[in-house]
Amino acid sequence: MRELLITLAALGPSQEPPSLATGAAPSPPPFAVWVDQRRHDVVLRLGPFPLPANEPEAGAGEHEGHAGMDHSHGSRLPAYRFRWPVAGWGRGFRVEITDESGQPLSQRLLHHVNLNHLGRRALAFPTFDRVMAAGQETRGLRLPRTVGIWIEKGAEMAMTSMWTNETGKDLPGVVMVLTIPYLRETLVPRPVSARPIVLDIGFRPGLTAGFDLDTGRKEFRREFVFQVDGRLLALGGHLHDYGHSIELRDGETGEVLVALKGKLAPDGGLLGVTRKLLATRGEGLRLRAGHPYVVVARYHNISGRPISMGGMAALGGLFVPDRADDWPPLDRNDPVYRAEMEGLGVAGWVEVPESALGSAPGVKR
Ligand SMILES: [Cu+2]
Repeated sequence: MRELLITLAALGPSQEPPSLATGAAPSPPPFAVWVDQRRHDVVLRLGPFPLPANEPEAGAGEHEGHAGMDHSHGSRLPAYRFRWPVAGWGRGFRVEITDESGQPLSQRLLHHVNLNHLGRRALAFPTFDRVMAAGQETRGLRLPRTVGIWIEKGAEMAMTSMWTNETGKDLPGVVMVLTIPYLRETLVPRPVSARPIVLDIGFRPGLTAGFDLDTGRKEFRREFVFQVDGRLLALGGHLHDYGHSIELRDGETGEVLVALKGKLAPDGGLLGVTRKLLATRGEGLRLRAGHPYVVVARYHNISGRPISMGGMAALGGLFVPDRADDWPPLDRNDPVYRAEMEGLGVAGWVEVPESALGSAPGVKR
């Protein structure tokens, strides 16, 4: 069956117009959204766009990895705002990065891509809901068929991405295809409706969540109190180079509830972070509303020099509230939400217009 390019509802006139960067800026890379109705996939396609090689940093060593890169050193693409094309439960994602002819390129070009639901609230902070985040260490994720993240048709979504080219040569045309398989609205029995939660130690509204890494061993922590009872089904972590571990602890007893490890190369470079499935047996890990929980991350910077904004530490998980109605409502006037929206749009906004029906440009499957 042919892929169907979904007509995207144009956003109402009450939204602010796209504020693309300064006059001489090139037009933003093309972006398309469609539904593959045979496979039950929502497909987002970004590009092609040129990605010049990173400029060598003054005074930087030859082997400059992710940790040497403050989150502002990558090239940030604009935020694409679009309407979600189909109702269903998202059940994971996969990211493919290719050149214009479909040849695979390094996954490391993509520093991160985030998909946000702007119309509902995150649990830990009064900001929008980050539905999906992929980075250099996360190529994809697939949930079991019994669990999904609900996204309604027409949901106001924003996709942001940041890129970094350490290959030493300019790339003329980079394409990212982000595929989100979904479970149909009519599926019986219904999957368990989970919500993503992000517990970010460095969270600052509208700013990078990075923090400075001094030399040697350092511990970072942040306390979280939730407003909803529920259970955690799975937990993953995000760290940077030299990040050894990230844990969720009970804030009262100090008990370690979940411990994830950074997989590090001998030079301290981050290869990945372990994940934990908590609900393979039983109902998962219970979290109680009003109870303190603490996220603790340990770094050991062996580079011999402090690294400005070199650290990051966040847990990302799937959470099932006992009562969905208890979820804190979104307040678009909350200063945190407003700052976060400003942060999303630092490289400008692209309002994805109503698209013509047809097959996606240049995509063959
Ligand atoms: Cu990071």
